[in-house]
Order: sequence, then structure tokens, then C-alpha cells
Amino acid sequence: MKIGAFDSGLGGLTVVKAINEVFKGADILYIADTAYAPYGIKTHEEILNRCIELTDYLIKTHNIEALIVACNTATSAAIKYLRLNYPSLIVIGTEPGIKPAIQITKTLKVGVMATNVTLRGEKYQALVDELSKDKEITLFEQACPGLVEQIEKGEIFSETTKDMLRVWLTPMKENKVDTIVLGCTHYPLVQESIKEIMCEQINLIETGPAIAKRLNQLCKEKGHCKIDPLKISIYYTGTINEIMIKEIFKDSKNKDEIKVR
Ligand code: DGN
Repeated sequence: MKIGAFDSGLGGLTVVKAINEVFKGADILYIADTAYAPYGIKTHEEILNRCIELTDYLIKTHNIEALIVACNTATSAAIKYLRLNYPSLIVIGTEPGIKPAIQITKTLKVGVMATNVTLRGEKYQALVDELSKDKEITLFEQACPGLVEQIEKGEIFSETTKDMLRVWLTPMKENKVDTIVLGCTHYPLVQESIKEIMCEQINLIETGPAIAKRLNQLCKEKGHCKIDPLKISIYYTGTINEIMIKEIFKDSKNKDEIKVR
């Protein structure tokens, strides 16, 4: 089975990694749309147009059967359109994991780190309205301008990146936030620094594992039980920093099967 995935950069590979772990082998074609990154500062229309172009490319050149929008920002701008206009594809988007966060918080204070586009999106607002009905939760929403760019540069552990994180996380720490939603697929790459800054036990919620589970379920429903031998191909439209790929897949058994094209 062929699975297509894309993001504005390499961050969406955190989702591919989770899929790789569940499937133990899949044929995944991933596009890092770095020529148009970051999506977080683009208009909905611009993001939607990129999503359509990338989806058409993946269908035409690789005949994909499932599409993973491995980007919260692109999901917020385009998921409705993609589901409606590509009915033969399994289409899965990425959304901030607020639901699991609300279930595990003990202090009832939850942080959400995401791009501005995601936080302002209709989908996110509807999710928050729906979930906050049952529990008195205080959300600390934090847009993180510039963080995606730092990560794409490979500045995962740099002091500049840590300083940026400190500014955003200090109010959460002072207010006893015990759970943070990583509402951007790039952010799991800086989770060690987030844990260090928050000091105490902090729950970090990323979306990759939930997407892998959902994909597994949908594939079974559609009768795609057999997955081809593993192959992950990474394409990019601008430039990339390959250090990030090594960092993301450093613990994966099959890291030699990952090809950058
Ligand atoms: N990884 C993307 C996301 O999940 O929103 C980053 C979007 C961007 O390019 N800023």
C-alpha cells in the first residue's frame, strides 16, 4: 500500500516515524514543502493551494491510496476540501491532541503550543468549545513564531531556541500547567528542552501515535491488511537539513531504508 504524506518541512516526519512503528513496514512517500515553508504565516488560500498541488503530485506520480496531512496548519486550512474532493483516498489530518490532554491533566491547566493559523482556525475553536463543556479547564494557548524555522535550521538544542521556549513556557510553569499539547508536528523535536524548562513532571501530547492508530484502523476497514515491505522516501521542494532526519529516526531499526531523494 502506498501512503503519501506532507508538511511544510521535515517536522511531519515525527508522524511518519509513529506510522513506521505501528506498521513495521510501509511504503511512505513524504514531501517536505520547504520551498513554501513556513505555512504558519501564509493565508488559508495559499496553504490550500499547496495542499492541492502536493496531493495531485502524490496521486499522479505515486498512485497513493492514503494521504496523511502531517501538519496541523495545513489540516486546519485544507482537510475539509481534501476529504470532499478526493473521496477515493483515505485522508487523515493532524489536530492538536486536546482531548487526551484534558483527560490526563490533574491541575486542570493545559498548555497548547501551535502556529497562529492553527490556533485561530475554525476547527481548533470548535474542538475547544466541544471539549471544555464537560470540565473546568484553563487553556494556555501559545503561538510560537519562529520555532519551526529554528527547528528546520537544525537548531534543535541551541541556546537561542531554548531562550525562545523559556519565554513561552514560563507563564505556563508559573500557572502550574501539568500537560502541554504539541500542536505542531515540528515541536516533538524540542521536547527535551520543554521538559528541562518545565522541570517537574510534564505530560507532552503529540499526535503521531494517534494518527498511526487511526490509519491502521481505516486500512483494515478498507481491506488493506497487507502492507508492502518498508520504504520511506523523502522528497523536498526547497532545501533541507539532513541532520533532522537522523535525529527523528535515530532509534528506528530500519533507518537505513530511509532514502532522501
Ligand atoms: N509542522 C507544521 C504544523 O504542524 O503546523 C508547521 C507549520 C508551519 O510551517 N509553520
